[in-house]
Amino acid sequence: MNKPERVFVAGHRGMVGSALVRALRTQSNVELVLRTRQQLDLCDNAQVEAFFARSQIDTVFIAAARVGGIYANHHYPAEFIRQNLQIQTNVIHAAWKHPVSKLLFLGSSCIYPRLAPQPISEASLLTGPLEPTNEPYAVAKIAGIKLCESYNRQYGTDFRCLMPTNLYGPGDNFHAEDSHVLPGLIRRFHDAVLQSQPRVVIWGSGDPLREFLHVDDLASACLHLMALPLERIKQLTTPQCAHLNVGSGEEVRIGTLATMIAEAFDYEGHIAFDTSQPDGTPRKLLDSSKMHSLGWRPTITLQEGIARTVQHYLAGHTTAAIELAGRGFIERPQLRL
Ligand code: GFB
Repeated sequence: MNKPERVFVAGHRGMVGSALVRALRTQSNVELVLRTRQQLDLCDNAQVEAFFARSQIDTVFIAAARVGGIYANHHYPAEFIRQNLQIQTNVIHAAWKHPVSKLLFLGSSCIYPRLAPQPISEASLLTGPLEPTNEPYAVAKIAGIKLCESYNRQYGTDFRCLMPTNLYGPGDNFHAEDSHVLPGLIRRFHDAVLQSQPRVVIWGSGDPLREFLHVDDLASACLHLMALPLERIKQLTTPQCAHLNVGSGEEVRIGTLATMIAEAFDYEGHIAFDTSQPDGTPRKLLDSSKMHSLGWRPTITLQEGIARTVQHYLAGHTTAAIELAGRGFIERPQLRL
């Protein structure tokens, strides 16, 4: 048997990193190299450098990032730009210095201009002003792409870049304020059911459109892209536009998403909209045709993905789950979606 491929998943305890680990564990001849934040602080250049110097890594997935929803981006802009710049700069540079064969950098659909033509093609990058609610985070992610492109051009590295649309799934952050909309609303409707609240408040107008991709579909896209020969990817990219989009193609109004989640919890109260809260960008649907032409397709519909994520959330809330089971809620084979 060949020597196993030593794969470092940076950020393996996060939603994306843990999905990657699940997917990589199904592959043969892969040796996972995982470090917690306590073992390896990716913001610390010296620690990252020493780790790569002694670890003989073959492949890197950068799933580590400071992330959050519209509220967190607004309240912690300094951390969002600084920590993301640090993590990606330290890891990308060390991966070049202690040569790895391949690296995958993950960005975000917020790298594109706020009013980019839809669906958004990769070529829209840097063609207009960014959405102000997440500009510092977006600038860091754009810098990450440009770091990869620059090392590829100057040093001939094989650093690949994938830009996912809004992600969700098991391992997400369900914080009441800092989370993204989908986990945030799961928590809010769950709390409303438990506390018999007559109404649930949704931030903004409910009109923005978002495309959601289940994190297990993202993990399959990452592995698919990394398994392809570089020459195949180069047929679809250029040295100055090396990133590829990945989305589900399934777009939904935030108001409709709220209704879907309310139905998943059998919540029959009123859904109200707090228009004093920001909407963020009106629409961001990615053009994922390049990933499709490389042979990747998503498999998890939004309905199915919400049901799975709700189950995951309830599994982490045993008391609440027992209470809902008492009402016949979680014994059903599938949630009503
Ligand atoms: O998921 P979200 O925070 O991220 O918000 P973005 C999406 C939409 O849902 C916005 C609305 O229009 C929010 O106003 N919304 C309604 C809520 N209720 C809630 C709620 O309870 N929580 C949250 N979070 N939103 C993010 C960026 O933008 O997109 C990140 O901030 C990242 O940096 C991510 O790029 C992909 O889609 O607006």
